[in-house]
Amino acid sequence: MTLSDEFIVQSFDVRRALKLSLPIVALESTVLTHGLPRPQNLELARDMERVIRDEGTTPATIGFLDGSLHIGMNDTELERLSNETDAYKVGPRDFAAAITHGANGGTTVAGTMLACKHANIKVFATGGIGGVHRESPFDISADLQALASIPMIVVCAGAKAILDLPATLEYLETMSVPVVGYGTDEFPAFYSRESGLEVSINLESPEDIVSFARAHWEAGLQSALLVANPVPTTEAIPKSEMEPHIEQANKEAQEKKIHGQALTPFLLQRISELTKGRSMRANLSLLLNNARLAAQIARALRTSERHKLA
Ligand code: PSU
Ligand code: MN
Repeated sequence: MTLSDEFIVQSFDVRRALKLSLPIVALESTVLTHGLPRPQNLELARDMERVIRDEGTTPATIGFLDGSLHIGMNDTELERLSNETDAYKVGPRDFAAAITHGANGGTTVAGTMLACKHANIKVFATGGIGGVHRESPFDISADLQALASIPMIVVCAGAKAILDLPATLEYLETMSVPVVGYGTDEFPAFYSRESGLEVSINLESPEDIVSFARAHWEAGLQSALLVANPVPTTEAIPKSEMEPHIEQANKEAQEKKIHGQALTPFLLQRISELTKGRSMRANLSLLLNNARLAAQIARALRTSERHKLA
């Protein structure tokens, strides 16, 4: 089954890139609607697209406008979504609701991956994936399920440190999702470069990541590769400094009985307050860093596909 054209709108640039087999990098939009405050969200959306274009690739910001799934947005559309105050947070289970209600919404990592499956886009940059929550172990992000079942390359800065990282990595192992450290043996923890936890393999270049991905899929697996790219050193916050803020935010969320879809946005906002904006600066920096690496991977993937055809 596939979504009918009635509900999918591809931007001019994306349509062209798909037709000519040019490299494309997908971007999620929950980070715009729920992850960052205004006006930083729109600035970030534009900056990420610029970084991807500067690398000679085509950005495709994905999200819902008026109940249609947009694959690639023009500037007016980016602005609309970034300024929408009632946007849905759209994971895979919410696609039908967004369509039925004619809603505007930001797609999560899992939602964006589902869109990429429809559009045949193989590379995606985000900040941090969702995972297993600390205080409520049954709150497991649909991001993990999507990583287990949609074959593509997802670049992130690790999982958000607000999560139970060991449990999240165990789940990824169970679901056969390789966790690739980009130039590191350690799984980065979003705001921090260190977590004390190991990745499954350390690779040093976009070309090596592409060769690894090919081997993974040729082995018959349908899962994604999760590439973990540590936050740049200049903006990184040591784990020991972050931990008390994270515990504090988690405690407040429990006291206020915040759960489900609202939990991640609450924690991110509260941690930004507790770190006096420092965590948000780290967030912006790692997002741009991931967009750049994803673009380089998309280019390397295109080159390797060309060689295979020749
Ligand atoms: N990283 C951020 N801000 C965010 C998110 C990630 O810095 O807002 C979003 C991503 O879209 C991710 C989602 O897919 O949070 C996870 O939400 P949940 O835990 O409810 O699945
Ligand atoms: Mn959740």
